[in-house]
Amino acid sequence: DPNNISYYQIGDNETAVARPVVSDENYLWDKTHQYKPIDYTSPIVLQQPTWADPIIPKADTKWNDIDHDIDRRSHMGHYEIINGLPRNPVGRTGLVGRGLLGKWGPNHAADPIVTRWKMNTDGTISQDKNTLKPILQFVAIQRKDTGEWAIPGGMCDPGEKVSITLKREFMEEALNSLSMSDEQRKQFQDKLSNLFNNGLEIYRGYVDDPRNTDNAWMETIAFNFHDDSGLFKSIELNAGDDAGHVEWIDISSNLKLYASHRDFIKKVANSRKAYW
Ligand code: RP5
Ligand code: MG
Ligand code: MG
Repeated sequence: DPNNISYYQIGDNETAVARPVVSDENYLWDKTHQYKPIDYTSPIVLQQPTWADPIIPKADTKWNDIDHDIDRRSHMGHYEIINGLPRNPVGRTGLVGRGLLGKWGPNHAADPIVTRWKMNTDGTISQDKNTLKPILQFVAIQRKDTGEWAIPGGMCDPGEKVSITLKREFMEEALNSLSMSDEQRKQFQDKLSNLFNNGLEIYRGYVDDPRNTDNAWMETIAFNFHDDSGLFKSIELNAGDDAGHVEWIDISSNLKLYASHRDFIKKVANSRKAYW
């Protein structure tokens, strides 16, 4: 780029645009620097699938509130509406419009972090050689969209309780429940009920997601579900939906993960006093 601005790509292959990278000094809204964001909303979103808002928000949209079934509140507090559009509460992203996101304003997701201790063949817990701290593993998926490893999280359906989203997304992406019969799915739901009834909240707020724009952004609630009962000895992982692969991955500071997921995993390791 002649102006020495760096860009990175967002969007469907055919319509992808280059997003100008906003530097750390310039991303806050009150900084007065020349800002030329690119306007991009994916054609898929413009076709208005059921999960997407209208192209221009309705005048009676209940921002910062529950709007019919859609939760338009932000975990970050009150967000502003500028010229009829919500403004990203964290700062500039280089893009205006919705990009790949369906909702104007916050797009709510949930992230289930399922963990277990790594075991040695003799049945003891595996420890890091230097720190002697026990090693945690978590269920990670490889996302089909970016190829990055991630927590098997997903979007909350309108009106859906977060506890339901956490379990549903785990089952879809890490157990491929979408290809199960209703009866099989019910069996797995029952098998997982103890584990998913005992979660530890890890994070609630904005996610540094590559899809974020100045007018549409990801927020999540991440919960840790720790299996101390050997439940997964009889449950085989099987990738489904937007997950290409699924694996138990050792937790350590070497991890490179999608969006803010590394921060969430670090918090889990700290709260379980595990190796990081
Ligand atoms: C991330 O996007 C969230 O942390 C969550 O993991 C994910 C939800 O989006 P999809 O997986 O449905 O694309 O920001
Ligand atoms: Mg999903
Ligand atoms: Mg997902």
